[in-house]
Amino acid sequence: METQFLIPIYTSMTQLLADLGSTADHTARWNQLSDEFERRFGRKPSHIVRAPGRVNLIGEHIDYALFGVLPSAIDRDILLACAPRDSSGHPYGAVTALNLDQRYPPLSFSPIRNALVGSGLSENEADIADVGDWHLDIDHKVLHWESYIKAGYYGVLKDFFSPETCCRYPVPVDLLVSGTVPAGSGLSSSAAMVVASTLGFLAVNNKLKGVTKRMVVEMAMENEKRVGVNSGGMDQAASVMSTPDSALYVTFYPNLAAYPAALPQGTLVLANSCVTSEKAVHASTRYNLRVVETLAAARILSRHLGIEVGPRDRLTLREVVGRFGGEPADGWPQDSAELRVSLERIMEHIGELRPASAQVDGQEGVTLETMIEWSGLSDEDFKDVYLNWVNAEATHFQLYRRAKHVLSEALRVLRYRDICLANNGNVSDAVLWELGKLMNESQTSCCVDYDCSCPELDELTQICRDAGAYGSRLTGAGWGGFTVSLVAEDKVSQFIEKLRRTYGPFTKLNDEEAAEVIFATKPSTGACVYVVNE
Ligand code: NG1
Repeated sequence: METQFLIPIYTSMTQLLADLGSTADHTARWNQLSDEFERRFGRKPSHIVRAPGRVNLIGEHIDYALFGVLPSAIDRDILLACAPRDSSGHPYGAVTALNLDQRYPPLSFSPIRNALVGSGLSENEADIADVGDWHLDIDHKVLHWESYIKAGYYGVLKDFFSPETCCRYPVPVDLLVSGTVPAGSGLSSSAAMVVASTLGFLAVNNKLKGVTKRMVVEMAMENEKRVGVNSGGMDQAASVMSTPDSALYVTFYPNLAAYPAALPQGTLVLANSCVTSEKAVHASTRYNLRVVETLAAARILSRHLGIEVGPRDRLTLREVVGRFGGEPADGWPQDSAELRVSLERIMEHIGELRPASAQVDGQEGVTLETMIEWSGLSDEDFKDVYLNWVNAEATHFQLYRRAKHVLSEALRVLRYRDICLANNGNVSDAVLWELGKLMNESQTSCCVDYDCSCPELDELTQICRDAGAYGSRLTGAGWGGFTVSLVAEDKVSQFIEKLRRTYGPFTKLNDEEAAEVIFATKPSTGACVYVVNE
């Protein structure tokens, strides 16, 4: 299983590029980054880290309910070149970070132990034997690229430079980043940046030995939560564990696990709705609210089904489905039908999450008071367990529609995966239409029940279908960003041309601009580290 493997560390660029299935573009970019690092910092980088973005084929907004998802890494990525700096005269762990993209300003910061914040002392001046946790100023309100670099760094400091570990002093670091994953658009530029940062700081501090893919995914998941979005683990898993030409079936319950499923011969074409998805800015009314709604739905459904849940437990929908179907503690075998059967059975009960008034006035949401009453918890317990740890606001909580999306999407993922596994990369047109149909159903469910689409995404996915895609859907959190379409290999150029002529925001773009917003992608391999030879 992918999780147990070590992070690939290359000492041969030829081998690395061969494993990337690389194009001339890749080679030029790696060389340019290394040369640019040398020009700016006066020495070669010691390491170059690669972390790819990802596309999610199907399984949207169900990773934080702990259901399996089917993403794959794409060939667009973050490259991070780094090297330790001579420590004399620099605070421990000081960072200078530059980005080749002028939109991202240079950064310079130093971590400090919490106990020293405001003391006027730097790490070098204090005895840090027992001064505890690290402090890095991460701004949650406005997300800069700085937030992601710091989030990755924080995890490395916490896990590898705590008073309990023998190592107390991180080295000062210079780093230079080059990214080709479009930002804020559902292709996980943020997770790629956090994974790259995590691996970069591990590499320069000589901490990569024995580090497994699982460890990096878990660190990156925790690190990304530090920037204020309570995300699931799909993006980090895809960025770290993907294998070429395959989708990655990632499951989170009872443990993180990942299994490649060969993709059919169709091509994935990504097209940007050109609506920026400000995930962190709207977290309290969108992403984080969905997390709360699905968790509250899980508790209320359990209560209705007679499943016991402790007052302080925050059970997910995946766990409810497991308990409902009598799942053993170590989980159902990955290839058994039990999860599907239990999902289908539980779907018959979700009507219980609808208020009686829905029959009369169509309002399917419930007020906070009703939600608390239905949960059977005291006001205080409910708020402690479901609201106080996360920033989420609503006048009506949409328990029924959210649960309906999550459970039906989990079933669609299982069907999609089974079709891929049954055909092992070679499929007929009929099978591609079947996969496309699941993608279209997923889009409808995201739009109608999860309210995470937007008019532009609805329009663009319809244009993609009309232009000949087997299926088309939003990918990532939604509310803007990219769509993914499954297209016959020999029809890709005519498909792209049609989109350029039909979708309003594309019609005035020149070729270079268009290539940034519509492109075919190949399922690529996960993150790796290159050790630069002197
Ligand atoms: P995007 O917005 O594409 O990064 C987010 C979450 C995922 C998942 C999807 C919805 C982060 C880092 N990622 O993806 O875990 O929940 O939304 O399926 O927030």
